Amino acid sequence: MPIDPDASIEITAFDWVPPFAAGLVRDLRVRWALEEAELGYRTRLLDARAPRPPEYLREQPFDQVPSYREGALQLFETGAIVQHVGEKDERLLPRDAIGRARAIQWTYAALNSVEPALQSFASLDLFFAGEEWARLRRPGAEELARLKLKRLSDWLGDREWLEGSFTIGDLMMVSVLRILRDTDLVEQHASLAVYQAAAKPARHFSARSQRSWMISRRRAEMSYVDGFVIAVPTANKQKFIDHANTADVVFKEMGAIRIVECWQDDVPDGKVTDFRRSVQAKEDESVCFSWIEWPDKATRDAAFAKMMDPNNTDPRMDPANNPMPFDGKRMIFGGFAPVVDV
Ligand SMILES: N[C@@H](CCC(=O)N[C@@H](CS)C(=O)NCC(=O)O)C(=O)O
Repeated sequence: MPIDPDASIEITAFDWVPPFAAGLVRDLRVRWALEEAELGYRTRLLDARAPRPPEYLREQPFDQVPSYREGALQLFETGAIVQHVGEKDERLLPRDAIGRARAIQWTYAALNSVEPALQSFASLDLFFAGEEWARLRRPGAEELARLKLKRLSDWLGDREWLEGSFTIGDLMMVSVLRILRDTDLVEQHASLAVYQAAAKPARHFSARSQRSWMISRRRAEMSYVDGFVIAVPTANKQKFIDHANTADVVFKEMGAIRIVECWQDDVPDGKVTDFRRSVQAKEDESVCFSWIEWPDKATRDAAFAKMMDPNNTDPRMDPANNPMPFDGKRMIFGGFAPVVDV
């Protein structure tokens, strides 16, 4: 289920996270639940490196992601959000009273009994590596993490899932186990390794949707890139920046993850081909090299279809309102599927 910019469900996420956090940001849990329930959603991406707007505290009192919006309903806390999504699909949250209560219980267990121990341990290496106090704390933190894993492994035994079938409890527990992905502690328990692996096919993981996943090792499998080379009159540099600042917001709203517009700096003439020739750049023009990164091709195709829609009256994309400060006929562009992403 690709991100749908018109979906009624909206979640917040970060537009970028450092590699160590990629694949661990908590909006992933919500995306996974939405994917399982086959519900479309749109994302509102926040800048992780800048303070959130003060009004964000009214939707997420702790200034974190994700938050969830659906009509008049505003939710925060992944446990509450995932449970809410579960209510919409009995494949995630059984309808019978006992099954339902047990699934909810496991969601709490993941967040309350397991996650704090795993997070405390993982944080030592992620955030405080090299600090003396962290070195001293590490053995105790590891012991507690190992104990939690053992208890969980003992419960699972030969079971496929925590209860009879996959539920929000498993979804949350597997998400929490991922916190230890840079260690082999989980894999040391055969039952946990099997459990984690079994959740993979079930997850239909918002593989095509989350920025943090894209930054992760799975990134090359799922993202999609549009590349552009443009000849811009050198005198129009500021106009080009202003135009891009207006238009690129629209791409972001339609699901683009990253848009980079680059002005020529070291662009040599080639013997056979070069950037300037590719767009027939004139003496008084500079070459710009830009790309848009999408979570997947479907999101990109949907965005382009919307852009081309004659009924789309967005003034930011209207040439009369926001004229292109370059000759669009000489621009070259194309869509590319990543094959390597290191
Ligand atoms: N208990 C919250 C935790 C949310 C949380 O820790 N979010 C992190 C990203 S994984 C965050 O926004 N960190 C940025 C910050 O705290 O400033 C939940 O489960 O929703």
